[in-house]
Amino acid sequence: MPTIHILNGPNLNLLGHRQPEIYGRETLDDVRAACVALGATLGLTVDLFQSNHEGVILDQIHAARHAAQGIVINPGAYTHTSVAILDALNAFEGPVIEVHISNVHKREAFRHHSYVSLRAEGVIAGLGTEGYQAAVRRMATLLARA
Ligand code: CA2
Repeated sequence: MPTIHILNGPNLNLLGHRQPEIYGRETLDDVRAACVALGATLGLTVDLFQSNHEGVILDQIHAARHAAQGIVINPGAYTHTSVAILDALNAFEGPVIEVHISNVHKREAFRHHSYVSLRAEGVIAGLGTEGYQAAVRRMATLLARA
């Protein structure tokens, strides 16, 4: 079975515990359970990771080069700042889908630019945590084509 890694950046460990008006009430464990179950119906193995540290996220992207066929990534605030994450994703050969829980385009101007979008096959924003499941579905389509 193809494997996809869902990578999450800083502060996303707080999902479901703080600011539910922006990020909803589901926790990252809820997201993991929903995506693993959905992946099983689509013939995909799904692993989910989160780190508050840029270097650890770089290591997770490097590890995915040998362990995963696709990456779904919500880089959190690093979306808007990290050329290093873009560079690491450029060294990954499979499809990349960028997810944002909130509609970043409805928020502050500094959230409107994403370095990661230069690499992503698709970008999902504003669907809440359902966006992760939309990304898993799209990844199944992309990997079936590969
Ligand atoms: O909408 C998204 O998914 C973001 O990637 C979330 C980032 C933000 O910096 C991006 O501009 C958009 C922030 C993640 C913070 O996550 C929290 C979750 C719950 C409570 C507090 C923070």
